Amino acid sequence: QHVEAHLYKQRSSKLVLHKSKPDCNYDEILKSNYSQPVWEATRNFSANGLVNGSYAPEHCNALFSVAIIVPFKNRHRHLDIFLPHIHNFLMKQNIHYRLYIVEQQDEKIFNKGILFNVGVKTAMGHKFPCIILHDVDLLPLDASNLYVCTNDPRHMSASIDKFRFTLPYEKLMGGVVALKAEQYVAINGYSNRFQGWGGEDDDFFHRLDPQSLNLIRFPAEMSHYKALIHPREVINVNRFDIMRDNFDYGFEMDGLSTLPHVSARISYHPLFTLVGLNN
Ligand code: NGS
Repeated sequence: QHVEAHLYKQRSSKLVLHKSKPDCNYDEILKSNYSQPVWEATRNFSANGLVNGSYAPEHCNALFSVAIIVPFKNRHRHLDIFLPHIHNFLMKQNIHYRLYIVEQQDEKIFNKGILFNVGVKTAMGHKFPCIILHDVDLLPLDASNLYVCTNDPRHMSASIDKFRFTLPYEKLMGGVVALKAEQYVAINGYSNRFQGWGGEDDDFFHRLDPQSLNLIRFPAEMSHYKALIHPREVINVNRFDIMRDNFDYGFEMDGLSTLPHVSARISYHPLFTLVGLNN
């Protein structure tokens, strides 16, 4: 399959390699046409092999190391469904991964960009070369949707049930995105200025072009997701102003490099590493 040519094979320098074991193989996963029902993950879930939300296959040496960053606030019912589903899904992919839940613990309006920036910084400290930015309300369905980076940034959640499995607009970059840690740094990460719903992902999309990065997607049959429903967040009425500002004044003015000081507390749980933000 042609998607193989796009894959960015890179392991973390922290991954322990076993000389007696072969490199993992990904052919079968990429060719699978299995779509995993959500109930199956919850029914068959076992946390064996997971430590602090981190996992690596036993029988082979993974060729990919991936940090999955999930921004979070007040969505505990979603987390209960997301955790068994995502681990059950990922443990079959022969990759080395670690799941980070980055929680906004204050009472202010949700600021996804700050949560992403803090999460990526934490994951880079753990030497992950590849980052997946992941909404907590999206569940991957296709076994072939390999959770790894490609050479170009990749929009992974291209075919969601709530949009009747079509892409609402070509520049949509919200939901689930994979990109190299170095690319995240090059585009200065996410804006810190968006609060509430809307626009922050579009601003993120606009950051690619000045760095000559193209967004790619895998075929729709590999990109199906189920969205969990929830009430809308507070809509950000300033979103178009912030987007225009950033576009006009440059993305170096607002992002990873200008992350406001936040106190981040790391704690460890079997199913995830928790980064708690409290200001
Ligand atoms: C656009 C928003 C994006 C959002 C997308 C899908 O209109 O932030 O809808 O939203 N852009 C602006 O508001 C400028 S969704 O239906 O998934 O909630 O991601």
